[in-house]
Amino acid sequence: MPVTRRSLTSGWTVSLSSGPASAPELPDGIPATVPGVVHTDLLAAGLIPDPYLDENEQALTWIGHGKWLYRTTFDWDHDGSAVQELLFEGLDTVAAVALNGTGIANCANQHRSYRIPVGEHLRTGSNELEVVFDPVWEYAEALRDSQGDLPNAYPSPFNFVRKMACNFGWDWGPQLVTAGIWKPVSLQTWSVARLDRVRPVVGVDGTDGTLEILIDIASDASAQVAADLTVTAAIGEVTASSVLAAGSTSGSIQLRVPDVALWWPHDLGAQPLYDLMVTLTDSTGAELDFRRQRIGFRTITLDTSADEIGSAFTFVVNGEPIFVRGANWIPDDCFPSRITRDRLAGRIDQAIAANLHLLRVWGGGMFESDDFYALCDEKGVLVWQDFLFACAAYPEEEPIRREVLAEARENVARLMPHPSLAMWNGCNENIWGHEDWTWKDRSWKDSIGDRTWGAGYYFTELPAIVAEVDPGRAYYPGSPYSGSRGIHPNDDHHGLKHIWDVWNDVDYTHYRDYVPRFVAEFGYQGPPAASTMHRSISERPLTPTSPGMLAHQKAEDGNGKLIRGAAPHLPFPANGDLDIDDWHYLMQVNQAEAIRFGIEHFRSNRGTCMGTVLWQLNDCWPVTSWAAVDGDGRRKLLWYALRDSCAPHLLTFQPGDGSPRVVGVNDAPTSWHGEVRVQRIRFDGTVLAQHTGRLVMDRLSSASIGLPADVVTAANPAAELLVATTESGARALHFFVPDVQLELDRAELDIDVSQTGDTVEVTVSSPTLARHVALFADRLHPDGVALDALVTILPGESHVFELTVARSIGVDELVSSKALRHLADLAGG
Ligand code: BMA
Repeated sequence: MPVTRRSLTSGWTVSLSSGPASAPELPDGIPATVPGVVHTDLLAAGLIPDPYLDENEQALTWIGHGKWLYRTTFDWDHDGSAVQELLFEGLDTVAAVALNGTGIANCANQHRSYRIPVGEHLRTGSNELEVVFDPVWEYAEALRDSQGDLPNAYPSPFNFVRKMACNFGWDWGPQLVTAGIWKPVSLQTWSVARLDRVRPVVGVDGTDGTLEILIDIASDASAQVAADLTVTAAIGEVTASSVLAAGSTSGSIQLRVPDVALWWPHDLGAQPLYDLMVTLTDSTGAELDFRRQRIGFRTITLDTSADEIGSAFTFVVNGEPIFVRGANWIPDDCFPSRITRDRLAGRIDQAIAANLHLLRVWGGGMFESDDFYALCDEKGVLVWQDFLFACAAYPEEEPIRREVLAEARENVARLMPHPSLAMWNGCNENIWGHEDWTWKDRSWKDSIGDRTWGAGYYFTELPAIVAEVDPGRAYYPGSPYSGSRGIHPNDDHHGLKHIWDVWNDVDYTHYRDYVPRFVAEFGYQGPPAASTMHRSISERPLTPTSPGMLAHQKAEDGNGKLIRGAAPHLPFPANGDLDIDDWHYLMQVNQAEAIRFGIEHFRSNRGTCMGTVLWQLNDCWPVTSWAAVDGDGRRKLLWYALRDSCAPHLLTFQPGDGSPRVVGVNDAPTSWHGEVRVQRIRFDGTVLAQHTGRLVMDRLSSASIGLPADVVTAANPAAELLVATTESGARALHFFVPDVQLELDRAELDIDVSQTGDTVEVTVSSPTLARHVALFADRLHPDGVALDALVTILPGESHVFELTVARSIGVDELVSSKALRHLADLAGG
């Protein structure tokens, strides 16, 4: 009989069995949602305040120190099946499972599933299922104390337990240590055999797609499976079978699909997906199990070969070396069950609309849901998946070791069918940490000394698991890493680079000190959208240093770095009084401009540098952070700068030998050529000098032109700029001095509003240069969205901002609400 899968996600309750002294009195049997965690259950029952608001986070730490009991009952009747199993797809984290009072499993790994045979414990009629979660803090601390501490960028013991690291707090995330049945649970019954792993190894041979489908089955150990079983694989009309001889549990099937359409990232082609159907049948031909996977035909390799510079890091898709424009992805919510498919789709669409085509699933988070990877397949977004290690030394001793290996094997098999999956990466910053942080300093009490720190995982075990379970997929030991243990892991000339001195220590113009081969992390902070900020922090009047604001700023000296980073670029009010609105505008503008500056520099070095992956696309709660999209899903000004600087056709001014050149970058699959007009103009519009050149770029290439001295030499650097424009409408601006020194005219903007229903057009014109004109649609309505939000308007020009706002808007309100503003509002005042 075929496998039956019965969901057991209903009827659950949760109770606090024991907790720290700070825990409040709670009723027993609080209704629990599965999948879910304690926090969301307590919130739904009205027993705790929203942890994302104000300083509530600090008042809720007791939850992570509690022992929690989940319980449900279900009816069961024997259906004649030979095998009955409970499948927990995910338990967070230190869990003891009991069925009808008998302990059936002890678990301590959030990142894997647990399949538990339960035949002997099931009863006809009512059954009681219990899961007790021990406090994960205490579990990890006990292991840390018995094995000895290891270096960790954070004080929490996340490196001693297999649980999402950022759940213990990060420099953008709250410390909300969860517990619960965070993924579905089901009762599965079957006889004879079922499909276990189905792993399609995809290739392209000429115009044919090739598939080797590796199949593992689980068979009923108690029964003698005397007869042969058959597995059949089909894609459309193309089908093949393999007979598994009695007793055998694995086999493979080859398929060759003629004239396949290739899968591409969204900006380079289409995303054709093929349904692969795999059926397991018994010797009579009766179906035992069935699996459908959506696959895509493409090749993705990583070119890390040595060259005259050092060693490359280039993704090659269907034979085409590409410049990657991507962003780092963190868990979109501290409580993963709230991350619905729709929410993921919206977030991935925001990445696509920002002209990104790669997401790096960062190692301090989680292996994302099946929906995440399926959406990336459908929408044409490459996925770089980290194994789950970040910013710490990890023990390679038991019990962590077996958990690491089990979770890696399981998740590699789960994710490998996805065409979007481009590479596996061993860890985040741990190889760098070992080299450059204090780990090797024996004078330090927690130095690693002779102990293990994770190298065995990154250099030996994980690559072996990828080679065996997902043959053919690229593996790299870490980010950053240089490709060789003899070379500094964050070397500019080799492999991957993280740039963090910009933001932490030096001005953003120092991005130009680096021409790395591939920038896997670089980022700059800014506050969330104003409506997100005011929704989540209730103090009034709010100031940049209100206690609530500081509770929603987790970076070390974050606010100090924001001010010090902006001061060389942007004007602060002369009286020094930076109110929350001015601060918000300036910090969002500076974040946007810092990243625009960095990306334009990296892209203009196309060829040497072959990728930028911004830190970070998203947030998990409302917070001041490096994200382009805030914790409520609202786009910050950075998002717009990201979209513009990642456009397939980029025009930018970059320093040449002493004077600016115009660089064109063509990341589109067709050639781009045409005239470029470059003018030096005064802020009142007077054209002072002019030059016309020609840019000729093949597909996926870049080119530059030099400029005559009279064009690039300003008479008054504070009141002139260079403007380059192509026939196709691409434009670049160059200022001779930082914005703070510009002699901006404080003349008011000329604003006109026309509205049809929710669609508003705001036409802004200015007789003189209007710098950093920002339109914050959420200040008009929390759901307001603007198509453009950050532009510089040239003298005599106008810009039409299109927005969607669900109420009628007047010109005065645009200004009084601070929804529309520009730099001269602050300059010199
Ligand atoms: C890198 C990341 C994260 C961190 C970010 C900002 O180290 O890997 O750990 O959030 O920098 O500091």
